[in-house]
Amino acid sequence: MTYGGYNYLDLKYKTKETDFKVLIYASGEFKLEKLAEAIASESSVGTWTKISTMNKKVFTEYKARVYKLIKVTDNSGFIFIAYPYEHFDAKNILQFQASVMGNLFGLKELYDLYIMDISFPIKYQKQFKGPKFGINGIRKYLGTTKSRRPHTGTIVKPKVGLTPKEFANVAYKAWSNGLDLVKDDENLVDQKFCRWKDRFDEVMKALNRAEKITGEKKLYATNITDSDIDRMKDRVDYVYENGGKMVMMDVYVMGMPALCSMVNYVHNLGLIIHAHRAGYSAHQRGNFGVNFQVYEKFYRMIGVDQLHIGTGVGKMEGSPMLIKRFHDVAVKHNGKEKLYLGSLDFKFAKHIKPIFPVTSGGVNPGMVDNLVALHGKDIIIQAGGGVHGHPKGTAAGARALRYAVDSVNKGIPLLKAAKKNKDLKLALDKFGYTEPSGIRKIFKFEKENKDLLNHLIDKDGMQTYRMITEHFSIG
Ligand code: CAP
Ligand code: MG
Repeated sequence: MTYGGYNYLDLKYKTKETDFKVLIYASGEFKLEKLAEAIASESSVGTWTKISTMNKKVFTEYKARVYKLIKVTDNSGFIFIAYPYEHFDAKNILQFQASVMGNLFGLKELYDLYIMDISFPIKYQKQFKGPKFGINGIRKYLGTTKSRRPHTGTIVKPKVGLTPKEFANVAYKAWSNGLDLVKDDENLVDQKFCRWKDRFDEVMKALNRAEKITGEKKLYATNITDSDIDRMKDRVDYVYENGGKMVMMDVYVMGMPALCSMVNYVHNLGLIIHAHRAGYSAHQRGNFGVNFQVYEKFYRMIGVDQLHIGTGVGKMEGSPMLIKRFHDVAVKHNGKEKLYLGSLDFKFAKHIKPIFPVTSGGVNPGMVDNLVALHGKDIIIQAGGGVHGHPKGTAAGARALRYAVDSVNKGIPLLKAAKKNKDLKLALDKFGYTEPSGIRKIFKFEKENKDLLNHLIDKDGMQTYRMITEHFSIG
């Protein structure tokens, strides 16, 4: 079978260490082999017809090769494609995206095209620096290297609308009552009612006061996201010159070029980067898309220090199994993980540190032992509504969240802890409590049934994959 007159199927091909590997689920009008040929062709050297300008060198050295197919039906299945190292620019993620995440989405014979995972060769990763701080750097700054407790944070709510003074007042209550991190929301930057600089100044005063009364270091993630890079740089300079330690960026909507240049700029000044992923789900959900783990790999290579990865139990999409995988991509990947559920064999280069993952979105203190069961302790537990929606307000909400984290960190179950703490009890009364045993059951099930789950996904395709990654739960 050929596409555009050339053959890209090479099922005997043994991938090389320097190859880029891509795992795609596709379905469409033609047989899977032909769909795979079309995808490989369009994303590498081919076009719809034979061309007089093609030569042997181009075809053998730069084309993509389909090296494995798992058929679900005649017209659908999983496609494994290898791209030669030479196909891609150095230091240019956009050229990679335009090839592998580009035209193929528009091919009209496709009904589904979902990029499940991409494996980047170590040689390619060497051009990136990775996180400057990551988990250990941030722990060192906040003084949690010994306790290894989860960090706590809040997003000031309402998302937008408060004045700088009102905003700083909320921030002060959160910090002085135990939280480590206060952040702007993804859609708050420099609106008229809350100018960025005025807010930053007010919040830094609150931060300094809170550090003094608690004796703890505190972090403020100020949202500098802007379509004008110079404006972002001006903000970073201001943060640096005025005692800030962290900036936040909406990494998905700002795009790769802005992100790459800002990461360098921010890290050169010794500041930490908090990455919000607003918008990623437009890609992650649906028939034509890219799984977030692909972006996560980019973000870890480029070097953000903290990154939102979802909760598995809160208001945002993603089953515990999927979120656990995102956690692994943020903190692990030394090549020893057991592969399953649409992931490829992959290793991070040694110099690329782990990202400190953030669990956020519908979180409240009643979920803390669940979240620790899912993520372990290397996690930033962040709650907006779950802090400011406490029946006694932000201060009590902050105390409840911090008490919950400290208790779970010491191995005290939440329900027991709540007997000794009024704030936590009130939070549980309002938000409820979900036992961590559900999460533990899921992971036990997953561990014992990985081969079966893989088999079911290979057999049924996207439907089962979606069920497991979006809706999986056990009684
Ligand atoms: C959470 C949040 C975060 C989401 C983003 C919000 O607020 O501030 O932006 O967590 O999702 O605007 O929804 P609440 P994710 O705590 O009040 O829900 O972390 O999945 O990227
Ligand atoms: Mg938000």
